[in-house]
Amino acid sequence: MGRIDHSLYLAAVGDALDRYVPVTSLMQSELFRAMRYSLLAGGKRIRPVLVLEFCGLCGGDQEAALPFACAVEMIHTYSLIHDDLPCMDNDAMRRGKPSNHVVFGEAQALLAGDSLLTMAFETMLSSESIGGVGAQRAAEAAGVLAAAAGAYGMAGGQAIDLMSEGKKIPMETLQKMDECKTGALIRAAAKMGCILAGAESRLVRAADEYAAAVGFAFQIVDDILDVQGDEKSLGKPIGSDREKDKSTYVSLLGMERAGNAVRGLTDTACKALHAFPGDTAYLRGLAEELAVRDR
Ligand code: GRG
Repeated sequence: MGRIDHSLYLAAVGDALDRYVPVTSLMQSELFRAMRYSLLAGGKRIRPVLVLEFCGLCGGDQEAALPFACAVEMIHTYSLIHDDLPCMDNDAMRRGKPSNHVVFGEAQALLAGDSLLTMAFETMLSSESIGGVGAQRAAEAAGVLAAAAGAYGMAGGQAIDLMSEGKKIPMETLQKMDECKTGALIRAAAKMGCILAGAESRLVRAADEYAAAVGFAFQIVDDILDVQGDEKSLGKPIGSDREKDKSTYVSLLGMERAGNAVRGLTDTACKALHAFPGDTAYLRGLAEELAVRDR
């Protein structure tokens, strides 16, 4: 795989996920159906694309990085399935379709999330995946992803979110929550791409800086879209933050300052890319597109 454009990235990731979680005639075929339902429901694939692009930018083998890119998307999808459950956010729509538990029931949705989380590690640590990048890089990338998904990262962020429900929280708490809940996985994806390519630590740090800024902007845009987004493009109802009385960047900063923060963070992200000697136009474009996204 040479460095490729966005639609080819989407196709490569979609095809690989389709292979990793196949239609099956096994007795637990319903579980596979539930996993595929959310995994192949047309997410933006930002995280796997970051793995592949940073890997390519650092001169790595993108084909060999593909299982690791898919693993990040599996973990992201698991988090969305669990986040929608009645015991969490209780959301009935996701990616333009009824949420996983609405279609398959709570117990199956719980298992689909669990299985995607586990399959991420199974996928990264198969002998084929390890053979593609080498044991040291595979282990390092899997470790980065594990740390980002767990109690210090995404799951921890979700715990802060639950703790904050129905309360007015200060900016500091909101930022910490989002750094964990949303930022950690996005940062892990960018770093994994560099690690899989064997990049020097200076470049891993630059990728991390880019992703931290993009991740922060991403969350602010998420809050903006919950106020003024289009339900059809978003694939879910808007206004849920207000309904749940959640503190958001919009409620704490106001719409104008929230918009300015997104632009500032996008600039910061683009500046971090100066560390890379290669062509960073794609990653600059991605940061800029995410700042004005409508879904
Ligand atoms: C349940 C352990 C556990 C974690 C859930 C990430 C998360 C924690 C919940 C997601 C809730 C949410 C809507 C967060 C806001 C930012 C975010 C992660 C949005 C969804 O990501 P996108 O926009 O989704 O990349 P697509 O569907 O495009 O993949």
